[in-house]
Amino acid sequence: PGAARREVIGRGFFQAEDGIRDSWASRGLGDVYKRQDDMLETMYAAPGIGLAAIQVGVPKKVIVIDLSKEEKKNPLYFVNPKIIIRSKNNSTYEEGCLSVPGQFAEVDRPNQCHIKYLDYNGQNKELKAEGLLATCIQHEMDHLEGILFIDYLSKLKKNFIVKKLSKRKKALERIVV
Ligand code: K1U
Ligand code: ZN
Repeated sequence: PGAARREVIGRGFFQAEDGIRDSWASRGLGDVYKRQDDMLETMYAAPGIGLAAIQVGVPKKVIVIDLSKEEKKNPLYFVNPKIIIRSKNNSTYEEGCLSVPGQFAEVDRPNQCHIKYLDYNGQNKELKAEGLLATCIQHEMDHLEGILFIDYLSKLKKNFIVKKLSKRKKALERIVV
């Protein structure tokens, strides 16, 4: 309730609505709940399995993730996440990105990461993540630093994707309704 969808930059458009929550408010951070709710709603609508605040134009260190496949949702919220330890072993996943629509590529990343963060309610938490969750956390944290998964690809592959997207953008601009 009260959650609103926002625009994922470079993708779709979702209407924002107002809503009020009051817990972070006691620390003068009342908008944090609203931001987290909006981000989750936006991620589900996309659909995606993760979203970083910067993807909806908010330069804050907030990410949301939900890897659950069934009806039962399992939202994870990370505020000010910090990686303490990365494993030496890597794993490879085919990654996509809501900011690089329709493009997928295999990316190698540390298979495990141990992070510190504040949860939905602003409590200090630690998490040892592995597999897809570790990949997703690292993908979202990269967004906070301005890094996209295509930055890990060869120049050739990256240029191919960038050119494809810019052609599609030009084609869309030519459509007059
Ligand atoms: O950060 C983002 O842009 C979201 C991205 C997260 C991600 C996907 C794959 C590996 C690492 C990080 C996405 O969610 S892309 C869409 C996607 O993967 C998906 C969407 C619906 C169902 C299942 C997957
Ligand atoms: Zn992404």
